[in-house]
Amino acid sequence: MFWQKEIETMDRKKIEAVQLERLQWLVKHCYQNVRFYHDRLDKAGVTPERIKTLSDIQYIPYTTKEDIRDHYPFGMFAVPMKQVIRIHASSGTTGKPTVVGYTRSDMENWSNLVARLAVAAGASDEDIAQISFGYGLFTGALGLHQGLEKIGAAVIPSSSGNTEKQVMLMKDFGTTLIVGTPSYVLYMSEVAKEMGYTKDDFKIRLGLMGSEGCTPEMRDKIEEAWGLFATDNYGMSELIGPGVSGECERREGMHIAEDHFLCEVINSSSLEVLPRGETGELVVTTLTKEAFPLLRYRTKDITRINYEPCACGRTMARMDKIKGRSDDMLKIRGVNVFPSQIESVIVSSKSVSPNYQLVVRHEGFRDTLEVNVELVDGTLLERFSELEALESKLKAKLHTVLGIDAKVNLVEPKSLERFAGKAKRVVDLR
Ligand code: DLL
Repeated sequence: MFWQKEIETMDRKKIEAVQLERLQWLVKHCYQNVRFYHDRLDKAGVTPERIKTLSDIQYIPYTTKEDIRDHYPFGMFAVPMKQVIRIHASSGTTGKPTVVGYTRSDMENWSNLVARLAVAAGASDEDIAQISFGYGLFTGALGLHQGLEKIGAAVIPSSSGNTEKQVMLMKDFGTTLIVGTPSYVLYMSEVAKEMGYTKDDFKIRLGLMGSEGCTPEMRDKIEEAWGLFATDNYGMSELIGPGVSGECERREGMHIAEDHFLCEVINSSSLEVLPRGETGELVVTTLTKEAFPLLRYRTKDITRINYEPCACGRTMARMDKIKGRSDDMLKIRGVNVFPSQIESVIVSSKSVSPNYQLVVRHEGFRDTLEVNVELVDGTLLERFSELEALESKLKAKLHTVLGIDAKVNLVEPKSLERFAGKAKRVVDLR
């Protein structure tokens, strides 16, 4: 099913024509209305007239999160506040948040983009949709809320936290569609089980996951626990929020809304644009954003773009699942380690739960990686030889995948912290 079929199935030539026309508008919009871009473009010798083809984007300098922070709060807005009807901000872990704004037209585009990914996943006006993302400045909850309302689903703004109540609502309201971070949706299934329910007590059939990574192994666990079908959806507050890309029912990559976002993949060190099909840092230009436009924004997210048409009929290119963030990537004894690689190993073992924590230390001139994982069966802690055998098995698997040794600590069931939003898996003590 499609939400905007004509757009979602445009041929490549048409997509590129739309992108060029919008890019030309955008560069002019930024140049004329944002002091920061005006000065940056002048310095780089780029005037809006210089953009004649899509590849002329290469002359435009990259924009970074620091640039946005330097212009806190509204210095990069391109319209007068009178035209702004919504403000969100990203959950910055340190310092000031990055603030973003939307005009009425931005809001309309945003709901349509979220509607696209919801319908692509199989959602419809028959669904009762429970939003278990935290409401507030975060774009996830209101973004999905508006998109699902747009398609006519019955939206329950339950927000995150108070998990027992969430489970009760899910059961009593006959929720059919759940929205949340993979780690939280999985945690909700644990709580449902503790409350004495089985998956047959619920009508849940669809899960729109996003805002953090979800390996296929983790997705299998969530699907098994709830008996649902889940899709992965990518977005970022600076770019719009959710709605940048999302999986269709085939789940062979997340379709990028290319009519609104022009994506490039670069090498994070040399900053060179990589040839199509290579993996690197995603750089995005927001082609239609009025209030908070971004030119060549460095997302720090690592992925690959596939331009092959999809069997679902959509022609929009597909992004691979996010491999990690270039700033989340752990350099351990000179080796690049992505937490998602460790997650795949842990989640595919039946004896441990999908909750884990990575602790990195620097001890005696050496980096060490410790992986804390919960056992499914706590009594194993008293059966040393079995415990040791499981530890060695996990260690060996991790070594094969990462190429370095990790210490594995098997801990009691439910002893690691749970998260209602994005899970924090890494503790770097170096
Ligand atoms: O997380 C927007 C969003 C909300 C997307 C709901 C999907 C669903 P931020 O809080 O600004 O925005 O966080 C953006 O989260 O740069 C990625 O590192 C990470 N991220 C988002 N979606 C995914 C995903 C929202 N599907 C940052 N897989 C991004 C992996 C994701 N990482």
